[in-house]
Amino acid sequence: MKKIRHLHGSFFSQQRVPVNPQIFGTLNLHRRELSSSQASVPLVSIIIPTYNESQNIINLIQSIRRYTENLFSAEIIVVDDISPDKTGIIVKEYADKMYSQKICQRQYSAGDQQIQQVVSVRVICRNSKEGLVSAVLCGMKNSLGKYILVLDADFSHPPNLVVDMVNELRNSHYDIISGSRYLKGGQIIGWPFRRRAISKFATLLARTILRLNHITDPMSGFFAFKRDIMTGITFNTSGFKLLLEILVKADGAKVKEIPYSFTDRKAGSSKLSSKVILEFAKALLHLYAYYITKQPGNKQKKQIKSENLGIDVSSFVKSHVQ
Ligand SMILES: Nc1nc2c(ncn2[C@@H]2O[C@H](COP(=O)(O)OP(=O)(O)OP(=O)(O)O)[C@@H](O)[C@H]2O)c(=O)[nH]1
Ligand SMILES: [Mg+2]
Repeated sequence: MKKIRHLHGSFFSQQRVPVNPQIFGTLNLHRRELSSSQASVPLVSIIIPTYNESQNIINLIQSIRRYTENLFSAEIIVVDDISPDKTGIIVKEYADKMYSQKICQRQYSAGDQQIQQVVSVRVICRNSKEGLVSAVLCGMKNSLGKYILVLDADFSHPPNLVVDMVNELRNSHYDIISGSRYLKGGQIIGWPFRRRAISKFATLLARTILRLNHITDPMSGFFAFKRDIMTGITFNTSGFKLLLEILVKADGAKVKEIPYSFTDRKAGSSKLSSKVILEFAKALLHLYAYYITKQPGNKQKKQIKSENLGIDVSSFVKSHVQ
């Protein structure tokens, strides 16, 4: 029960939130523009969870801004859990500067059309360290984009692929575009043999148990998806890997993987702990139970389970999608 309250708290129900996250940055710009013109609703919400990423985060934001220049409007949402190294404050100051200097807006020409691009940055500061998955869910809850993209702050996920992933979503019938380290052309740079072996074994286990053989990297932290596919999904694991849960629960979603080179972090320190194996085992059990109840003949059981335990994403999707 504890883990469910944890996700409720950070994601959906304000009444149950033990902490009161503060949101800073250029959200108001989008909101204001939203009422006057649909054109500036961000196409993409880029969610970056952070904990002690002061050495990486501004470089990453600048890099994303460079790659997306003159392409589409986006909102970058950093969800920080009161990092002792002041990551949240650093992002807030950066966002304030962008807003006051109006550098979040650009005009560019495409043929004979003048296009307005807005790339806003905001930070959601939570009052305690609640974990990576709950941070991503919190970012999603507070996002506006038609597409949502998730990446780590430590440059393990190459920001130049952000544009490719968004273009795939825009121009294809796929609902989820996921970065894969294990697809031909992908790789892991900088991990010792032991970490590679554990990751490979965990991936094999998840693919086999959850019948995800068509996905080479179901535990990737680098993925983008159409907001619509979240409708009706109930999140109730302690949240080991969000993509894994989406793959199991987003019925009928079409997935495309693209290869990428995962690079171990160069700056900042790892948040990986020995708890990760336990979390993985719990998530696998939960998702396997879900998978089993989803099978034909088990419909009744599934309904009861999600009613009792559910955190329904559709409520916030409805309230945000125009
Ligand atoms: N908001 C928030 N972000 C977190 C938390 N834990 C990790 N993160 C962020 O989630 C992303 C992934 O965490 P990492 O520490 O890089 O984990 P990892 O990639 O498995 O391991 P390393 O790359 O070896 O550090 C990074 O951007 C972290 O800053 C958390 O409790 N809260
Ligand atoms: Mg990392």
